[in-house]
Amino acid sequence: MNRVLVTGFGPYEDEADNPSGEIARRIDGARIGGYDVIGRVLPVDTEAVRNVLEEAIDATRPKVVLVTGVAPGRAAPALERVAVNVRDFPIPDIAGRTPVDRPVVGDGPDAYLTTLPVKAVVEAWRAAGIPGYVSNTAGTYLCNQTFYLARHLSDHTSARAGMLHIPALPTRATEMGSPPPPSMSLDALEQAVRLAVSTSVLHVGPDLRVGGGAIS
Ligand code: PCA
Repeated sequence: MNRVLVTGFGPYEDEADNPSGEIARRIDGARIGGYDVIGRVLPVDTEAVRNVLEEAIDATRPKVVLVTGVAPGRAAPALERVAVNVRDFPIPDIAGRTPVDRPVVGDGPDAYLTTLPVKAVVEAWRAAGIPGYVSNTAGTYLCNQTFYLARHLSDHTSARAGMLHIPALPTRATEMGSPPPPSMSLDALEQAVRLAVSTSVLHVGPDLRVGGGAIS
């Protein structure tokens, strides 16, 4: 079966309505580019996230894993290029944990590059009138951790894995001071996620390591 796993996150800190989780719920059950999409909402919990992600991957055996999360302040959707083996949290997770300079996986490589076709996705966004870019840091919080885990868990499989950060919703941006940070509507963000999926499935195949591999 040809399946794509798209994850978003639930609430954390000031992000009560996390648009990444809402989009994962919206596209669960969709069919994109001949692939069945499974959408799952992950907890912003540094201890629980690995099991929840691993169970979702085991249950769905996806060809593509796309981790998404919100990054308030970013101007546009961003495909992340690299996941680092570092948890250095700027804010606590939902259980109040704030790891400092801890690895994601104790004996894991220092970093993984994405195996998603990030430049092709940005090009697809551009063609659809959606601004977007390739980012060179996913930070050191839950999104980086989950991106790292998605790559680690699919490293010796044929699955491609990567991470997409999305900007805040307009409702959230209005709360965030003056001038407010950039924002995009939920519909536009969902379209960006759908295009990331439809472009990524075109690149499923044996040339997995093009644009990706472990650095250590
Ligand atoms: N964004 C956070 C974690 C959960 C989310 O949606 C991040 O960028 O790490």
